[in-house]
Amino acid sequence: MTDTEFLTRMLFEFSYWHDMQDDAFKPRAYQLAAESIGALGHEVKEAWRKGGIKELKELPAIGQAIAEKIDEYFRTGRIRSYDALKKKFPVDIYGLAHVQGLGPKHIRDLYEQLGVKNLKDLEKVLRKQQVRDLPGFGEKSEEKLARGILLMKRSTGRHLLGHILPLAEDIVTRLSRIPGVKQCVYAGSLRRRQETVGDIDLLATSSDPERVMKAFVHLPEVETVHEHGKTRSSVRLSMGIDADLRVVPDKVFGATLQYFTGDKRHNILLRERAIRQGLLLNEYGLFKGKKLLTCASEEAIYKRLGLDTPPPELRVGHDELSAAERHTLPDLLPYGSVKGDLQTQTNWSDGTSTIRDMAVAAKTYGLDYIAITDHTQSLAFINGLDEKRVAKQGKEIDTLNKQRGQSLARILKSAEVDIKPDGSLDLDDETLASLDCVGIAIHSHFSMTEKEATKRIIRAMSNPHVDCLFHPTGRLIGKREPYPLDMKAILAGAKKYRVALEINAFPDRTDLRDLHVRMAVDAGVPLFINTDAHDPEHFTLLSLGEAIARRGWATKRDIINTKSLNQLRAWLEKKRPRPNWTA
Ligand code: DGT
Ligand code: CA
Ligand code: CA
Ligand code: ZN
Repeated sequence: MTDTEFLTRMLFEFSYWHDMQDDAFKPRAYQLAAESIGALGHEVKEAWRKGGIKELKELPAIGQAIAEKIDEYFRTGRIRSYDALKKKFPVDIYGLAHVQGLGPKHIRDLYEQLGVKNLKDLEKVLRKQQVRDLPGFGEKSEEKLARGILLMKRSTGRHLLGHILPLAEDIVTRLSRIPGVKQCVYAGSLRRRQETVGDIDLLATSSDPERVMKAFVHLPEVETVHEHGKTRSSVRLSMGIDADLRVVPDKVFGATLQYFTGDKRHNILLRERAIRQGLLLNEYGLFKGKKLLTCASEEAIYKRLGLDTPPPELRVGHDELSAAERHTLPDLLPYGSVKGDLQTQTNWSDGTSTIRDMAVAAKTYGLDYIAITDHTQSLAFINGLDEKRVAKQGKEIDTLNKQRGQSLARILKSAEVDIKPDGSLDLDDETLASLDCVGIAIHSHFSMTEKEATKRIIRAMSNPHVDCLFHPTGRLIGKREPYPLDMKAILAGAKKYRVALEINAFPDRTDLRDLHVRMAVDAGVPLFINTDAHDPEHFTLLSLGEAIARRGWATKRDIINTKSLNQLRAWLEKKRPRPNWTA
């Protein structure tokens, strides 16, 4: 177990433990902390090294008590209060919590009544049908738990947003066409545009629910039907992901959508707020006693609770509700705001297509400009460009731009310049100066220490020709860990040298991730949103990048390539002249 794994697990178990004790506040605090630590990874230890408890408390969602635990762990390798918890309650809370439908109190009761300590024990008592006799359980919950275990074992885990979103949109389109259907949408983590999703949560309203259900379980993608009900069904799709569909009466749609959009912690905070106002909030609406106050729209519900409506991307149960109360939610970047893609590859290196085809495709997708950023010579195996070929490519771009056709996006001369291990760049300064825009990225020697990696990147950013750091942390979700970086130092470097950081929209990269975007926005560091297109089809990915920006509270001002081509040029020329500009 890595430090990060241990700490996340520890915090998660404390969260459940406090929930078992009916503590109102601590469960959420510990859960947020667990998530924050999971996202920050090695940055946690780095913060601790720099300034112990004091620095730890600077991290998102880490307060005094939790900082003390983390400090103790890094100092001594253990946490006494956690050891005590494990002694008092020797249960694999974390493992059991992954069974759908098994909450903290259930875990407590199963241990206290039947001695269930782990998944194996749970399967045993389920087989012996001992669970149904416990207070608060029954035959139904026994079935549900058995199915939960089955699901968990069969599940292939989480899926990339970029892979599932098009499928979900397609299913929604098809279900919307069924006669009687009035509204049909996806909710859950998909609607919040979380980087990975567990399942597809669909909601619909219809005058003929049974017809929708029937169509749903017979979709060609359906592999197994878990449940086929009158208003609720659940299936497994051939892509290996589950989809649920609920049909609700038209008039409660808003309340149901709010509930199933989540996330869970956001909902809990909202419900607590309702309770403080003497109201009750559930998936059917907002009530005063038995009287329904409102349920028609999300906006009406939030408004009745004294709040602006947080866009789904912000609903994570952190500080979005306090901003909603103070009317200080950000004016989030609207989808479709990005006017040009500043990272695209062509068949000059590892892309599939010509410069011209990329420019045509970009125009069809509604973009005004693109930068051609083929790889450079260190990447010899994919024919990376040396200085000579960069010059040659520039001539071709000039010719294409002079055609001034309506069917081509304007083309900027650029490159994805490789950062060498010592932080120098693999094109000479004269060539860099000839480019309209310069992107840099790491492609090799990933196993550096945090100190080395940070130094390497800051040195590269300090080159006065550099405009943007591409895919800053180098992660590939599920394939490669991000390289360790001191993100605060990187942000300070970016600010000092006026280098933008990239939000890379490619589904397995999404790098920077949402948390880092928010750090960049807070620090006033400029951002690009790029697709990293290696094929004309990849331009469709831009909206995924916009989603990450939104989850990081970014506004249009924070994203440089929402500017018009002329404004972009002006922004670039504030740093240095662009003598070869023809776009
Ligand atoms: P996922 O599927 O793991 O990517 O994440 P979600 O957020 O889509 O979670 P899911 O599918 O389990 O549930 C969809 C939404 O339903 C969730 O975001 C909030 C709501 N929800 C589910 N269970 C609960 C609950 O126990 N309490 C509250 N307040 N809301 C819940
Ligand atoms: Ca879900
Ligand atoms: Ca679900
Ligand atoms: Zn490439």
